[in-house]
Amino acid sequence: MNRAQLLDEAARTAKAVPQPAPGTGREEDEVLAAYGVQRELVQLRLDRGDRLAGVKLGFTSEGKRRQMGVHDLILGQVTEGMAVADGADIDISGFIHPRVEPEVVYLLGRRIATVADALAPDAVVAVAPGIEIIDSRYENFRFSLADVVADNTSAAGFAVGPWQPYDPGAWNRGVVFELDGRAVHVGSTAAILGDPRRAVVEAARLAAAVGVELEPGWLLLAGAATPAEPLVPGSHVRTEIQGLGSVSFTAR
Ligand code: OOG
Repeated sequence: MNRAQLLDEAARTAKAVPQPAPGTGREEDEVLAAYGVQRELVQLRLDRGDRLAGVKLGFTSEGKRRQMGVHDLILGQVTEGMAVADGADIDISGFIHPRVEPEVVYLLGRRIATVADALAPDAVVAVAPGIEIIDSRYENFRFSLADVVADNTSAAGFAVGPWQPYDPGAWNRGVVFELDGRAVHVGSTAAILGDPRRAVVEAARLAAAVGVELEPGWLLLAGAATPAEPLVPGSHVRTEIQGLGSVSFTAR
């Protein structure tokens, strides 16, 4: 089995694989090769009938970079099969060691291939509060930057709340992340790359590495504004973003 097949099997059987031995090349080269693995890995899902729903950025906030010991932004791909309905009860037995984190989700209004496209007024047309489920396919959630890129940036699930019109001026909104009705993290959307609008530019840049152009109607999960928390059966998870409303689900 190649690396993509190994990671795909780990996700399908909910059994973690050991972190690969460190590569010997330059980190940039390893990461670029890892985007090739990610492309193959996602293609295996698409071959089973899943469809791309958009992309996600990882490590856009200092809190997340510190939590995971990495130093650069990464891009992953999300599929329709990963979607969790707002308010749903979800079975988490198919995950390995899932974690949850609050997200800002953008709805893209145009095809975005270049930085100029990313800055166009209709690049983002709506915004919503979100929750991402991440589930590293590596043992103990331990990985290098290249490892996590190959593993589609731990992408495993996502929930999106009600859409609101996008207001580029409102980039500093409070984020409250709750578990079982208790606020476990509070943050600001401004923690995401300083200004979350930069997320669109970064996503367009990194998407080239997996050979995709961002499509109108796709989601962009802009990255967690706070560290992630373990998701266990019985957890009720909720993200509220000031002025945007909330999204939640319960794990079984
Ligand atoms: C990688 C995914 C990180 C984020 O928002 O920073 C991520 C991981 O921590 O396993 O999605």
